Amino acid sequence: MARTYIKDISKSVGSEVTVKGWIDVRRDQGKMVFLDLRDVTGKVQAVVLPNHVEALDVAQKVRPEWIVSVTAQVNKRPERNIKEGVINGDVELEVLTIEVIAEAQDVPFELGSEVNLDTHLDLLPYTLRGEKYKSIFKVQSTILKAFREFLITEGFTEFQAPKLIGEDAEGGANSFDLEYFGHTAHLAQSPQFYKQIMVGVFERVFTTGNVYRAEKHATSRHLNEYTSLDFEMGFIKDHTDIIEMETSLLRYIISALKKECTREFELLNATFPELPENVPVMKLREAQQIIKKEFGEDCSQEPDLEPQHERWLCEYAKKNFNSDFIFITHFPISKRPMYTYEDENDIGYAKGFDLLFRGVEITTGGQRIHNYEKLVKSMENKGLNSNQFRYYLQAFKYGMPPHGGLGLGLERITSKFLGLENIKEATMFPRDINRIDNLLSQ
Ligand code: AMO
Repeated sequence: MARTYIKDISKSVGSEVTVKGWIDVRRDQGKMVFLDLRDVTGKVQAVVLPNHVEALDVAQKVRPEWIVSVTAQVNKRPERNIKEGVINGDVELEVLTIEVIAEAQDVPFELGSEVNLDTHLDLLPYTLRGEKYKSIFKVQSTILKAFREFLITEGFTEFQAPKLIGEDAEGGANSFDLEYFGHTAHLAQSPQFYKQIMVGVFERVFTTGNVYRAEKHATSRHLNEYTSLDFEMGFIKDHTDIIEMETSLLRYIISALKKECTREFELLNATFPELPENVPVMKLREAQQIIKKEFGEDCSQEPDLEPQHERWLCEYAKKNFNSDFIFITHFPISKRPMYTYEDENDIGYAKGFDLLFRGVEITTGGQRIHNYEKLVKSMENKGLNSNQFRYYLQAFKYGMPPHGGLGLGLERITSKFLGLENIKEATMFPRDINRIDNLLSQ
């Protein structure tokens, strides 16, 4: 008999179905056995009655995570046993036969048990199966899908950026270096150079993929490998075009989540964010004045925002603009990468921005230098040898329009959408200073 997915069985009340999946829980009650069966679409309770002797014999052997194929009669539950608001809460399977497809060893604890983060990470191939993590990664996959859909509709072309590179766009001490046939290569910290080069080909491009940061600190917002969602677009007036595009993109993502992930948000106790018509946008210097006035700390001499400042600014945006998002623009050029475009009307400051969401920076973006000579100069001003970047520089040598774009951290945005405490909960296989799957010290 063809397989029926668990979400569809209520359509078959009164007839027989074959369900394939995992044993979630087994409960023995007198001569009967109750099995909670799970497949990708949901769960259902199945009962094995004493008159089905062969099935009962198998049912008494199965354990959590064994994989079975069950043929069963779909019955409506008696009125008093109906579980309101639960998928399949009004139906039950009366098992006719059970075939064991694969056995499993004893599980360390019941799936979905509350365990600490390290235990969860140690046992990821098992714990990821629980409803909480399945919901988190369903939401993440919907964010990614919506990112793609929106940008394709806006005329962007997707491309794959290399991860092995010669010179790193973001520079600094955060690059992982590796031996490459007698030379030193790096793991990409971002697809920055390649997305800019591709503007010369397709005008509007996007790419999603893993990037690598050799950050030594262990925080609740940093990973050593994360998924960067990047886009880059040509013929812009300035960084405000990028801010507008991101705002529309976020609106699209939120509406996709409302359409496709309401159940997951409910299960995770998460609330959809507020993205008002006019998301607040302010220069770093204005933001620092607000921090001083509203929160009493003078950080006006700092070139960047500390995590506490980001939290305060989000609190301010929520209170005054009913927005969970706030754009901060015009960071000092001296603290931004060499490709950053300086504002002609505000010398020393960048036509770029960070987007803060629920207390954390989720995006950096802005306009880039598109003039070859200016870019070479900017590299020299930063003490870089432009000859090392000659490959990338060809894009500018041979003509580039004014352009800009952004990078958005998928795990950060997922964890903030869902109110998760640690970014690692929103990362399927997190790499940190202590762990690549297994703890490095073991
Ligand atoms: P930036 O380095 O600010 O900018 O990174 C962009 C976004 O990536 C996420 N992010 C991280 N997420 C998890 N762990 C980390 N260690 C980590 N580091 C960064 C954040 C951040 O806002 N090339 C530029 C982007 C651009 O201008 O287009 C860049 O990479 O969400």
